[in-house]
Amino acid sequence: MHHKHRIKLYSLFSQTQESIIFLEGAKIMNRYQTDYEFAFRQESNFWYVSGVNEPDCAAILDIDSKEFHLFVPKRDMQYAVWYGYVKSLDQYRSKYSPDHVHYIDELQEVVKKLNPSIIFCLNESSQERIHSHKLEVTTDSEALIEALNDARVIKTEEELECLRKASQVNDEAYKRVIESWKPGMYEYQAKAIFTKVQMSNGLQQDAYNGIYASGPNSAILHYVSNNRQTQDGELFLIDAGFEYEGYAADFSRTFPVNGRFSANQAEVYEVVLTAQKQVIEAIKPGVRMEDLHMMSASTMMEGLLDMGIVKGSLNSVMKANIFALFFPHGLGHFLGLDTHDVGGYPKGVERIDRPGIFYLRARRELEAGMVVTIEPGIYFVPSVLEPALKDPSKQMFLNAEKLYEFMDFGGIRIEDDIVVTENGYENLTHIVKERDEIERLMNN
Ligand SMILES: [Mn+2]
Repeated sequence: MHHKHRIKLYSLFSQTQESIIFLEGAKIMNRYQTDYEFAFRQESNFWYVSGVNEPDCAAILDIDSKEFHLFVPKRDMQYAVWYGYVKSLDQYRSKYSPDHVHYIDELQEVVKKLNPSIIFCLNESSQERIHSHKLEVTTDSEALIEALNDARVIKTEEELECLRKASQVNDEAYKRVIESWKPGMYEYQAKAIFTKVQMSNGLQQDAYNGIYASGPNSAILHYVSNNRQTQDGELFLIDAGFEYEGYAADFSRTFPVNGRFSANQAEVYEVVLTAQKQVIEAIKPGVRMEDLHMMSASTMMEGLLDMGIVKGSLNSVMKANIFALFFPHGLGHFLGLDTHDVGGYPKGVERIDRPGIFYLRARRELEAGMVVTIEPGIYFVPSVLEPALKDPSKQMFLNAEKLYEFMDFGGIRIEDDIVVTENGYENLTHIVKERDEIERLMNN
């Protein structure tokens, strides 16, 4: 898989000049000045091209000869005592099949021999590291970032297989949390159940800091305290996922703590679900993410108009950006080795300067092989809605009396992971999302 990625990356560079790519892998990180080590997670670009899941390595990819030079740290006996045995160069060679293996202290020498005229690096520290031997070369980080993004944004079948595996385990984790939920349980218990399923299936790395948010917390987009006791009658929003071979799952589900949606909860839930399903149905090559965002915003405003929370004509409500009060984040983002994966904004494309859609993380035409999340949501955030009720440009679109009924409602988000295919899409997320399915899961 990683060999294929290198070939793909080479193809994105002109072959006419003597040029090499230099990439550094991740290092072990500690908590401030202590011995506590954070779990090692390889840097995504380095992992993408090398498949090497160890700290302190580096790679040179020779664009002309297409040779892969792997640089590994020289470990001493002391390292073996603390971290296990020390690999020989031959062991690195047979494990990762690079064309050449070197100790990292030979970096300068190897570069001198390759004698490139251009070195592509990702950042200044890499530039300094490889430049310190004073070769007369040009470095170019922008071109490398662009090429890596272009390569990574379209997934190969092997990458899709990794994403499917991450999703399968995520489905199971969601199922176990939802079916075991009872009022009085704490948010962190959801994290415990969720994490147990992931770990039991060998997925040890969370893809992002999971959100386990009940009641009013469900309207906090990046809520991570996860320490509240869930109450009968509230909603519970979970947005979490783990990685398989570095590839992330990122779902969200919202369900009633007591296993039955109240009338108000059911109404808002249907509005979000209708928008989510409508957008997913529309996915195919050529469709633009920003159009899908506006489609979901409009559908959700229609729903809130029907409920009597919002008033006016749909057209005037949309024009006044009322959707941004209830749906303040983007519809979705690319998904891959990173949860918010690369490629969302191709070179030259800017964010849209309009409330709500400004935070959209991907703005481009979809192509087969791209993977996106589709995650519309409706939130009742008092610190957003109360000022809006006093704002002369917004108050006439809001039914204050009805809105106050929902001030402590929290929020609803429903998120699936979607592969764009030649003819449409493949949904990687299979955990139930229809109201009756959720209630059945919680009450059997
Ligand atoms: Mn997401």
